[in-house]
Amino acid sequence: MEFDSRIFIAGHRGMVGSAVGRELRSRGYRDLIERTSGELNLTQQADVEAFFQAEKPEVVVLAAAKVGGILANSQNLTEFLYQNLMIEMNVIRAAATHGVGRLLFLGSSCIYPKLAPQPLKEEYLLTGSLESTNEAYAIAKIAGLKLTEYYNREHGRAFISAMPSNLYGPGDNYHPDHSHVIPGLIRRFHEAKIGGQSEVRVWGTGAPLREFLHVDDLARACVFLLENYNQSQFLNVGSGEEISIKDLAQLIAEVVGYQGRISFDPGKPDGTPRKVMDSSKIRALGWSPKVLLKDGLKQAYLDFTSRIRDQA
Ligand code: GFB
Repeated sequence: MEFDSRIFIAGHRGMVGSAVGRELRSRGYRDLIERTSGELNLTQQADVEAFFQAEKPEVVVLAAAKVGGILANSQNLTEFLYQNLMIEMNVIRAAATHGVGRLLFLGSSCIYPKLAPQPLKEEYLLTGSLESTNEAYAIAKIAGLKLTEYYNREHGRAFISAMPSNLYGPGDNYHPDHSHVIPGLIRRFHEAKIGGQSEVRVWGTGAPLREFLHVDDLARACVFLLENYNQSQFLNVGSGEEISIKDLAQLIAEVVGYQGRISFDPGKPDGTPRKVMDSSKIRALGWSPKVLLKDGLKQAYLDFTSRIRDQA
């Protein structure tokens, strides 16, 4: 990858795509191609083909996806499967047929079986049943990583895939119901603090364990892999920092400055009981995360408050 390579970031307005764009620019890459979903609908094959024909990108970062937290995933199985599959199939195929030299596909740690041994190693893929709340999303992500792998195997491409753990950071979606746990709780604790509420209810039992990675650490991993990694084997990208939802809720309450009671709502799904990845392969290559969870949460809270100020 050269500093003047034409790099298409699919999904550049999302949390991941925008972080990858910041990282590429800060490292001196200067020819980034970006399209909003209004300008280019990635679910439409003819539009994607015409775009690749006209723009001739040399490198593609596939960060575009329909994403959401546990409720959004479990209540929209059709759209999570359909939209993600269409985006992946169209972009990866167009990249392969229009001579793209490097492609990075971004997956998710939910590709692993619900009850796989922990920490999750890359080789545990397809060894058991998936977690039902995000089965549709996981199937789409598995299809995407397999398509990149098959293009390498059958057509000699140098496409790569990375599987990040649960992400958070600037540019997150703070919707009260559709978001992931960190932005969802930042919003709820903030509103409870401002509104003087004495109690906040956290979804599920609080027992599930999750590994969180700051999106800037993921972006550094993406650029590192594009510059240094050439193998078909997808790689886990995690922080190794694991925390229960109960402890996470307490930490977020502290960061936000909410002093009321925290209770749990077991009527809402817990999802997979534990999801921590073994990221030793990417670490052995030389990448490591830099942002500690507490520092990242403080930064995320600032991001949230600046957005609500901008909307006011
Ligand atoms: O972040 P989250 O939706 O990701 O939920 P998943 C993580 C845990 O936090 C679950 C609990 O046990 C939730 O029940 N939780 C507590 C909350 N309060 C809240 C809240 O206000 N909002 C949310 N969202 N959760 C997603 C998948 O699963 O992870 C996607 O559905 C994707 O496919 C993503 O892979 C990374 O780890 O459960």
